[in-house]
Amino acid sequence: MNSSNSSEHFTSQNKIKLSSITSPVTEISHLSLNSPVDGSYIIDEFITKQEEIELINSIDLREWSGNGIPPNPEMRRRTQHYGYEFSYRYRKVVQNLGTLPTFLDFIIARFIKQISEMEYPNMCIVNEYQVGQGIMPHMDSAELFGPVILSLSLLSPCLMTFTHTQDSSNQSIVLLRPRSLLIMTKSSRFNYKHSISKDAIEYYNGEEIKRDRRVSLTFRTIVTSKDEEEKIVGTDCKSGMRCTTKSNAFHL
Ligand SMILES: O=C(O)CCC(=O)C(=O)O
Repeated sequence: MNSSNSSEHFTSQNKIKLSSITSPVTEISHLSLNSPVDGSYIIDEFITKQEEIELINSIDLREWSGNGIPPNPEMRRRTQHYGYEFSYRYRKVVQNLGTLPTFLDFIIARFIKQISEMEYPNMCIVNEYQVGQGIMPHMDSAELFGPVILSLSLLSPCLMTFTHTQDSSNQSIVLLRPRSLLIMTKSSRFNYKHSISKDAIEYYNGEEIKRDRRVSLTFRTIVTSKDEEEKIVGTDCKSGMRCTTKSNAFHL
């Protein structure tokens, strides 16, 4: 297993060109990187501490599902769904919820500014992890979601493990610090499962990573056919930056 780090530390000045991502998430590490996660990037301090506080305040004013509360009552981890509602039980998108809320606008504007070839995400799932909670190894459906998955970490750090779908011994560990943005595309998106353990304390290159409440915002773009669109899209929306359908969201 490899411990990777966010070596290509991108600052707000650099614009990331997704098509040119070939390097792994790497950094100064005393460990050699034999199985890098191609196609992934971490941007540390993607948002400021003040923005993090404001985001958490906005999120905590809204309703969570999970712990018996629909639409995913069976989940012990609490989630919020924007743009589209995702059913964890059926592993599919079940409902169009309309435009993304305005408190996410500045993040999406920053994606567009900093990442070229970036489609407007039309779905955001907020995950809350209390100490002792994690997420099982999974790959986001290639049929449902577009080629770029973005995950913004808030409040506390965690380690994310990437495990190759064809070779479970091929693993890489990535440190996700609060306020960092993880970009998964290409191989890291389609050839690896990603997971977060339930461990309250983990170690990363000798550094103790202590888990506390962590909230992540995962942005995706729904990809579906016209037929499927009709099944899940109840209402249409006006085009515009936060439009969740039509203009840039749906394509085969
Ligand atoms: O919490 C994260 O950073 C990842 C979330 C995730 O993998 C998911 O929602 O599918």
